[in-house]
Amino acid sequence: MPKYSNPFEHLLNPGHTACPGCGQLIAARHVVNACGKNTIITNATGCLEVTTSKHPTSSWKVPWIHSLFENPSAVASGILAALKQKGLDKKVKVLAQGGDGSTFDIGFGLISGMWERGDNILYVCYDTEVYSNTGYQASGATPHNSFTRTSWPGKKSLGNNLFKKNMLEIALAHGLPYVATSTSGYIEDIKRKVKKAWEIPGSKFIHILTPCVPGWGINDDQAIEVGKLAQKTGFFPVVEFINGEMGSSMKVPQQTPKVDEYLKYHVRFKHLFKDPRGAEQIGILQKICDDNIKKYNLR
Ligand SMILES: Cc1ncc(C[n+]2csc(CCOP(=O)(O)OP(=O)(O)O)c2C)c(N)n1
Repeated sequence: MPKYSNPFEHLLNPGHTACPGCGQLIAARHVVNACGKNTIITNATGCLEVTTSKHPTSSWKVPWIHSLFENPSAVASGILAALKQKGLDKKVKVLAQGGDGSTFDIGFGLISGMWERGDNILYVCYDTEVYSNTGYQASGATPHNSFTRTSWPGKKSLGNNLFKKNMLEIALAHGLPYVATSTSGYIEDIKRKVKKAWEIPGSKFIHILTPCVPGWGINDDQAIEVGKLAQKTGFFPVVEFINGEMGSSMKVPQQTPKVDEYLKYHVRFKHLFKDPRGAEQIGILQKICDDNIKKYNLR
């Protein structure tokens, strides 16, 4: 008989309304578990918020607050200030979290302020590379050439004609003592990084690539596999920086899969294999992978 753990032992319970196989919910459950019971969460508006807090229920077994799309970082700073006043800031952790739309775009000003102040808060971005909750519009995290509802392939472009912002480098430029990336494909890596982050005082940032089943057009049993392939191709580097120095990096396999092996999983990149201009564009995406492998020494 296989052994099953009790799903209600987690700090993010089942019964939420996320899509089956959602990469974001898989990651979020392990993030909060790794933080532990003495955690207060502030959550941006987005799929993670909407699906876990349908009134009058909540899937969270820790104190959890949603205020606005743009302000989980500012609310977290306020909570930390209150904990300090009460002498509880060494006992209670403050976790702020949001999707890529909130993190890369709409909430970024307030995140930058929190990082500038160095508040002892862990900020986690669950990156679905689109505004999932409102129907897959492009965000600053959307990859080049991806179809989204605001970047349809057509005569002038093959999907998003902009490039994904490098949030890892932006966080590092703020001088954060702990910055790391991971994907839903690597649960143990996520847990280790969350625990590591809490060993280090100051502002910490973990950026997790979390496949979105309907937004990416993948099957509902593929979030883990696709999360792994994003790393293995070099498309999404999985690395860790401690005090600005590289702490660890997940190497790509010796026989590194080409980017098209990754792209073929997604309906959002399907047009690249049909359009005669696609091969050249796939070449641009391959170069992004190759540059990542070189830059972060992933071989
Ligand atoms: C200031 C503001 N702008 C826009 C919205 C509408 N809105 C709600 S959820 C959402 C998408 C969230 O996208 P993201 O942050 O990437 O999280 P995801 O749903 O992908 O997890 C948007 C645009 C809002 N609630 N507030």
